[in-house]
Amino acid sequence: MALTRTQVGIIGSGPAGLLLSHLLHREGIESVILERRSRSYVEGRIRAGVLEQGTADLLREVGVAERMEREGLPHAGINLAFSERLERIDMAAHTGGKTVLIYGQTKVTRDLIRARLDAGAPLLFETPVVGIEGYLDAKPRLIYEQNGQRHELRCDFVAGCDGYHGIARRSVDPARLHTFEKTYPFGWLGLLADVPPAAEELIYVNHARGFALCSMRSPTRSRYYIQCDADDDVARWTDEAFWDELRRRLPPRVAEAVVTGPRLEMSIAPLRSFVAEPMRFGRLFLAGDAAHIVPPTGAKGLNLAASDVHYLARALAAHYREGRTDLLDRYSETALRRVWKAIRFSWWFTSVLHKFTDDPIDHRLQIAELDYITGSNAGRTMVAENYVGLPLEPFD
Ligand code: FAS
Ligand code: PHB
Repeated sequence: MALTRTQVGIIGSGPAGLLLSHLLHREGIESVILERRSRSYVEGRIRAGVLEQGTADLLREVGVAERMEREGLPHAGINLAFSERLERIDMAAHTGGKTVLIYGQTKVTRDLIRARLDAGAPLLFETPVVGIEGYLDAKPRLIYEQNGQRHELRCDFVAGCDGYHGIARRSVDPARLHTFEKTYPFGWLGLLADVPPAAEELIYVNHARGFALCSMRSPTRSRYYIQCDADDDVARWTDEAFWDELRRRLPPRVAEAVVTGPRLEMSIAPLRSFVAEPMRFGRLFLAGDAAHIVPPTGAKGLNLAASDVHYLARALAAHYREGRTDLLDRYSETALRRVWKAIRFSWWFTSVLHKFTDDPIDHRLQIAELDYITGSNAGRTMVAENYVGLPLEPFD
């Protein structure tokens, strides 16, 4: 039976939509999630791999961390490889003990879907939202399709958690929207394989041939990336070609430790920085990739989705519990302050690690920057405190 009424209509069952629905549920606020894709598609997407300290703590606080605690890998440091050097940034030492948790977004998504379904939440898959109406006159309606029929979901508020390509941002009058965009002239070719990682922690590589990243999902499953042309085609890459190019970019002793194996998945992700301001239009609120995109270099995308919905859930709870509108009014500016700092770090980290031109001075300038950063307590602290995640502002 089609759903026609709820308090908060959520578009999208990615990390933003799922976590928002769970946070609202804990406040006794009803929501409906409308997701255009199938459950298996959503649960099969391979994406981010790193949870900031704050994101992991939030999942713990709200009771969605049981498997994360069992399977997540706490990392106190990351490594930067450049000019035949391998420099470890001891993030815990520079942030009073903060770490990141290696735990794939795929698992976060599955854990949140399980939690929502166990709570009996109306989480509707294969129900694309095709229209958003009335959000400027306090009578929002979501027009969605289910089994070929169109339905209308009336709600008090709409949360556009539908990602970069979603309908929410595109429904806003362009005259009300200010967008900022930087597209990078390269992509990331990623490979997932059931082989043990080449190193215990992540290694970010600046190499004359291009960027590389050694990451992982578990002690037996590795995730590697190499910078590729923006218009490259994954069909052009054999597993062997990937492994050869990866090892050419790694420090020799890391390259020797690489265990190769057949891909489970190989794909190319584009890199862009994008922000849409503001993140609120009457009763429509944007959260996550619907409002901003960061290059994955800083591992911020998933974590920004979590901080956005942390603020949005608190604002909605204050409205329903106390009739307050002040936090709703402050949501956009508060979320955007953290977004822009993550956009800055992700842009900086991308700019210092990737090959942009063949001009030798560009590479020498990058090496000088990395040499300075790793030779300076302030530089190491800057990398550490941004990578583990900047603190959330008080919002109450
Ligand atoms: P999502 O895009 O995850 O979810 C939006 C959901 O809305 C989707 O399920 C979509 O199907 C649904 N939707 C869209 N339009 C709809 C409509 N009209 N009706 C109903 N539903 C609709 N981040 C990192 O930190 N590290 C990484 O390595 C990394 N790699 C990435 C690789 C790729 C290929 C992509 C695309 C992103 C990557 N990201 C990475 C960023 C990613 O993790 C996002 O930041 C994260 O998924 C954001 O979550 P959401 O905002 O929930 O958006
Ligand atoms: C990943 O493991 O997918 C990953 C890790 C760190 C990043 C981006 C992606 O910066």
